[in-house]
Amino acid sequence: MVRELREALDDHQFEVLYQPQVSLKSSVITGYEALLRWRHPLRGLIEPQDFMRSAEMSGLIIPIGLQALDLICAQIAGWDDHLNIAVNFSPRQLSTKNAAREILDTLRRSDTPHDKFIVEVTELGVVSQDAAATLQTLHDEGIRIALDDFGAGFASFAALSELPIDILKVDQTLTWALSETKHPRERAFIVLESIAEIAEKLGMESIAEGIETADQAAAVVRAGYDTGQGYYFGKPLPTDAHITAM
Ligand code: G
Ligand code: MN
Repeated sequence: MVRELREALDDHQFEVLYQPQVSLKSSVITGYEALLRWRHPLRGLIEPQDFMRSAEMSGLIIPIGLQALDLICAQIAGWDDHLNIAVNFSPRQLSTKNAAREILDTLRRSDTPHDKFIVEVTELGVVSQDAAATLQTLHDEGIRIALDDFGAGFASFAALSELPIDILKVDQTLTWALSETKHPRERAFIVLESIAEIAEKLGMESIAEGIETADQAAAVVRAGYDTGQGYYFGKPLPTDAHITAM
């Protein structure tokens, strides 16, 4: 896998898909999350969960992350300038010494405005001091930080007060629990509502992920979420698909 990842980097086999994020107040698209995919020459399109572990362990996530960021900045250059762009970064990439400078350099080279750029980080329960410092530097530069997949894994409540988080993205499994038949749905709703309330009290934007049905969309609106994301609003698509749609 590691040798193949190295080839993938040299041959530019990584692609980026963009999934819309929609304001639950106005129904307007406020921005897109960039989602990495590996177009393997034989195996086809591979999702990050199937190569991220190898990429992290080998350290290749660092050049892969920078190459992806370059590609994203180039692809969004022609977009309408009110749109946000949210990019996922691995804790390992954020922990490297020059991470903040390399990210800021890439944004500067492509004229990507800081106030439209969002850094998404997951699993902050295991975040290092170095990654926290990177997040602080980026935040001080006017870049927003989103805590991704909140409430399902390592994402910790301590991170909410310790790190400069602007956006709270509740994990999709919590959204899906709204339609679960085995467990009480009222509880799922109360959990979601409580997280939205914490976000609001902390002055953070709240985003519900993984919305697949009209019922789930209605429930997260009732629960108080600012923004929604999921197949119900739009699947991840290549950038040209969105440009044509605009
Ligand atoms: O960055 P994050 O870990 O939140 O990635 C979410 C993943 O879930 C992406 O790879 C995306 O393709 C996928 N996804 C996005 N919206 C939906 C959805 O509504 N349903 C399902 N099953 N998957 C989704
Ligand atoms: Mn994400």
